[in-house]
Amino acid sequence: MASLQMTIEKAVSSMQPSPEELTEFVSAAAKDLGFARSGVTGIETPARYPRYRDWLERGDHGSMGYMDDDFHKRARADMRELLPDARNAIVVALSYEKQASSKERLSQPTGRVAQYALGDDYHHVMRGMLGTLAEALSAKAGTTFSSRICIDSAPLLERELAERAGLGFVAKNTMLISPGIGSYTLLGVLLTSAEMLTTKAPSARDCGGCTACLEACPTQAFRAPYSLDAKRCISYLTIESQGAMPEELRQLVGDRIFGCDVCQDVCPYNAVAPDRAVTVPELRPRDEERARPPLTMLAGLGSNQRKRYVGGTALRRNRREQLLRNVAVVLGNIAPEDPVLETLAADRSPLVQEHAKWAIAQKPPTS
Ligand code: B12
Ligand code: SF4
Ligand code: SF4
Repeated sequence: MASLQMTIEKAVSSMQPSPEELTEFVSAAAKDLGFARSGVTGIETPARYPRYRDWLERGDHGSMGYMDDDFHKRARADMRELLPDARNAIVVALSYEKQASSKERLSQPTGRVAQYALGDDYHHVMRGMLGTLAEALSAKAGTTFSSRICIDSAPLLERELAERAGLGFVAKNTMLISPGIGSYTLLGVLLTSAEMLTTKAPSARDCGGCTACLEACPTQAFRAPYSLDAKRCISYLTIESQGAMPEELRQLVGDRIFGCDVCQDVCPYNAVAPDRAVTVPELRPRDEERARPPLTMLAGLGSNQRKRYVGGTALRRNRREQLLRNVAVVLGNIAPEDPVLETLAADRSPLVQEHAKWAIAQKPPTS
């Protein structure tokens, strides 16, 4: 009997795919689902973890206090804090289109929205795709692996894991660049208890002597290559920060009301990116106006209209007063005479009032 049992177990286990087969399967399944790149890495502590601790020490995370809490610090060092029986991290990159910004003069003042935020919210889109990938992996192996989907808000050093899994390299602007695609990608991780093979980097590329992004940053937010003071980054100022924008940075924000793409726009790896065509339709801009929304339209949205406008997109991360704060700053920079600023200066939010008054004060003195 015992030997029959052993024979059955052997037969079953011989039918189970090997770690190598599972790795190949995941790579093919990720591609079929629409991911532009994928790879597998182990759960060892990221080698540059100390750089993240230095970043916190310097206070470069600003008001993103969650980045500094004990759980975040532990989990970025040990992924088993997120999934106790994690063995591997499957890292994926979703590519999105980057359109050249229009140079035509528009008849009304418009703001600029970062490209990643023009379509459906990528957190939502990617969660569905990674859920399907997790199910397919378990089905392939004929067993249920434990897994955890981590996108953005989970405490992982996603870009370093992506580099380790062979998706590309961490560049001087701190972005993960995948040669052939560039950096207009969004990253996600599927932690899994499955035994797999780790994938190797396709090529050891880097920035070489280029420093274009460091020089082009409107707010000079880079302390040095690979080191960003988030407090100066327009993405932080317009999306993450809930409070007042430091006055000395307001003019530098220009016409950006949500996020910033400058340090990517100038990157030569984004100029030649033949594989960027691999995108999913959900990430395409919802409508033509999304990248350059009229500021008076944004300022005039009622509560339900605003919910409808931002609903299902990354823009919903902005609360009402953050969005109006950003609209006021941009109007101060490009159209300080716009009458809608008077309405914003009487808004119920003191934050909006203060920024609108600052914006009105940007009018050149009449001679
Ligand atoms: C907090 C955060 C921000 C902050 C801080 C950004 C930052 N650079 O730290 C703010 C709000 C400013 C921000 C802005 C943006 N973000 Co953001 N953000 C995050 C988040 C949640 C955590 C990043 C983090 O841990 N920062 C801490 C620092 C220390 O980590 P790091 O930047 O990865 O640093 C590493 C390198 O600097 C490297 N390093 C240090 N020294 C050296 C030296 C050498 C030689 C080398 C090679 C490397 C190296 O080691 C560090 C540790 O691994 C991640 C999601 C995640 N969970 O990872 C998204 C994420 C990084 N953001 C993303 C995006 C898209 C953006 C924006 C482009 C959005 C926009 N258009 O406005 C901008 C880009 C700004 C920029 N140049 O980084 C994507 C990036 C995708 C990609 N291809 O890289 C991510 C991965 C979200 C996602 N799921 O896709 N973001
Ligand atoms: S996103 Fe914009 S503000 Fe932030 S580092 Fe890049 S260029 Fe500078
Ligand atoms: S612009 Fe130059 S320095 Fe900056 S990320 Fe691209 S290649 Fe690297």
